Amino acid sequence: MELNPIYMQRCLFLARKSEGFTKPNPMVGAVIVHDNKIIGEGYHRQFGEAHAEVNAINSVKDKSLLLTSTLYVSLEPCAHYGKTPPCAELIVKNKIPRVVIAVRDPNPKVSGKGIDMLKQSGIEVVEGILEEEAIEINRFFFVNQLYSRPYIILKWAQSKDGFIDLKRKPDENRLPVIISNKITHSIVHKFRTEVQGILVGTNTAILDNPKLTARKWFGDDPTRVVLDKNNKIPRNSFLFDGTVPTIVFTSSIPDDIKNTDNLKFIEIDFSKESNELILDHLYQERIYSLLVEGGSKLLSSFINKNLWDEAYIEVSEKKLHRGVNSPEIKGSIAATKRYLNSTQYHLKSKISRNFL
Ligand code: AOF
Ligand code: ZN
Repeated sequence: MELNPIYMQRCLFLARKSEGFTKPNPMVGAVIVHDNKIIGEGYHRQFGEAHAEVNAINSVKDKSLLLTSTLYVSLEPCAHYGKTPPCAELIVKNKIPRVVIAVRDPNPKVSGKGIDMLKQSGIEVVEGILEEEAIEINRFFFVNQLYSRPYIILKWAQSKDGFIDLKRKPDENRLPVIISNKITHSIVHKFRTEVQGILVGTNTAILDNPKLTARKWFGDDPTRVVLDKNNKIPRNSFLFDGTVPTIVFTSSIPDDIKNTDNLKFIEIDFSKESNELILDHLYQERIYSLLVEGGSKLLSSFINKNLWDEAYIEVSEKKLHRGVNSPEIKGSIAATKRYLNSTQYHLKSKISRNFL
C-alpha cells in the first residue's frame, strides 16, 4: 500500500480540535487506514485523558481489520506509563503491522523509545511525514521539552521609521503614543489568551500603568509577570490590584508584603543571568508560554541572548520621527518562516520564528 500524506493531514486536523485543552501536553491525532479507507480515528481530547491512538483503536468496529491496517499518528506513540499505559504497547497488542509517524516525541521519557518498542515487535515504522507541520502545531510543547523553559513570544508595535515610543521619563505624566489601531489591539488581546504568562519591565509598568489583561477578547487572562528590581512600581498600579494572578520579581521583598493567591513576590539575584532565572521560576510555576510585551530594553535583552521563539512585530503606517528605537532582530530574516501581511487591517505584522 502506498503511503499517503493526506492521512497525516487528517491526523493534524483532528489534533487541532483539542486546541487549548491539552496544555502543556501536545495535541495529537491518529487515523487508521485499511485498504485506502479510514476505518478509525481519534485524538487526544483533553489533558490527562486517553491518547490519540487509544481513541483511534477503540473507534474501529471490526478489530480483525487492524491486522492489515496502517496507523498514522502525528506524534511518536508513547512508551511510558504516564496517566495512561503506553500507546506503543497497545499498538503491538493489536498487531497493527505498520505505523506512520509525523515526528518523534521530544519528551525525554518517550523520544525514540516508542519507535524502538514498535520495531522490536516487527512493526514497520515510517517517520517524518509532515514533520514540520506536526512541530508547528505543538511548538510550545517542543520548546518546553527541549529547553525546559517557556515558549517565548516577543511582541511590539513600531512606527514606520522604527520607534516604539516617544522618549518619556518615569516622573513624566505623559501617555504612550498609540501605534496599534483598534483592530490590532484586539488581535494582541487574542494573543494574550493564547499564552500563560505576559511579561513587562519596570519602566513599562511605571510609565504605562498597564492592566495586561485580555479584556478585548474571549478567553483566559495570562498570569501577569513584572520585573521590579528596586520596588519602584507604585502600589496603586493596576498590576497590583489583585484581580489577575500576578508575579513580581524583585531583588528584595518589602517587609510589608504578604503573598496572596493573586499576587506573589519572588526574590531573585538580578546581578546574575536574570532572564534565565526568571524563566526557570516561571517554568516551575507552570507557565509554559510567555508573551514579552516590552519595553525596548527588556525585549532587546531577550533578543541579545537569543532567548525567543517567535516575534509579532506590528509596523504602523505612521512615522514618529524621533523616540525610543524599536528592538531589532538582526539576521533573523534568514530564520523567518512566516510573514503575515494583513494590509486590510492597516497592519503590517511580521511573525518571525526563531527555531527548529
Ligand atoms: C501519545 N499519544 O495522544 C499523546 C502523547 O501524562 P500522559 O500520560 O498523558 O503523557 C503525556 C506525554 O505523552 C506527553 O508529554 C507526550 O510525551 C506524550 N503525549 N503520546 O502517544 C498522544 N498526547
Ligand atoms: Zn500515548
